[in-house]
Amino acid sequence: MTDEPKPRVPDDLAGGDLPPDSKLTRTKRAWAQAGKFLTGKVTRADDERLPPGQHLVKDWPVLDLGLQPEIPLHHWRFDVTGAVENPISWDWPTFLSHAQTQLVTDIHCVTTWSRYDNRWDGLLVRDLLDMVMPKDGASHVMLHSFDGYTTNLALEDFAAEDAMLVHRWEGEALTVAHGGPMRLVVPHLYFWKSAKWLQRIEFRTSDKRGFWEENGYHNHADPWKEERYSADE
Ligand SMILES: Nc1nc2c(c(=O)[nH]1)N[C@H]1C(S)=C(S)[C@@H](COP(=O)(O)O)O[C@H]1N2
Ligand SMILES: [Mo]
Repeated sequence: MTDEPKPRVPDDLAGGDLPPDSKLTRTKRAWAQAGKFLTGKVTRADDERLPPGQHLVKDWPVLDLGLQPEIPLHHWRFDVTGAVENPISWDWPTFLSHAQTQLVTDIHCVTTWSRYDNRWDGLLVRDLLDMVMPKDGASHVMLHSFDGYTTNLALEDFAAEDAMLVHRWEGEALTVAHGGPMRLVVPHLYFWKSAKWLQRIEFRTSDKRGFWEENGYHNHADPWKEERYSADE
């Protein structure tokens, strides 16, 4: 078995000062210079924590298209393709060898349940972006999963500071039902944007709707604006 590196808490989320030459600072400077920095700020007042029309649950419901692919770790591959300087194709040990972060975030599902305080381990999307280096024209991503599911995101939503490729939940390996071995979590959007069983991230120079976005759900999916259905766009 591969030893997993110790999780770290990202400096900006921990509220600490960043050393001037830290990796995160360099990333932020690079993104700011490229003029694409950044929405998806996560700090909200307590009375705004639960989005309108949502109710809290304690358990964690399972929702998907009904086909839950079992991918043995030695067959698992993860690819980043399209409009990036450095495309990648990783096996499982390579994925785990990259910076591990631990975050606690909320889930908001369009079917009206929300679940607070989920503890995740994985790779920050910001750290992935550092490695793959989106090209100047890159504006969107399409996520492709092992079950054939797709979902699309604008790059500034994908680059939210709390978006993560996760492989552990509450200290345990993510179960197959919840998207294990690895899924995306984008806490500031409805949960259908958080692709389970993530196989490939395609960087694009134009938007294109994914599975639910084609089938009646909103293209953007902000829970605080109740962006549930495409009829509301
Ligand atoms: N690959 C894949 N990802 C998916 C889905 C899916 O069917 N396939 N369903 C989405 C929907 S609609 C929701 S609400 C969440 C549910 O995640 P959960 O089962 O872990 O609660 O996964 C999202 N990601
Ligand atoms: Mo959903």
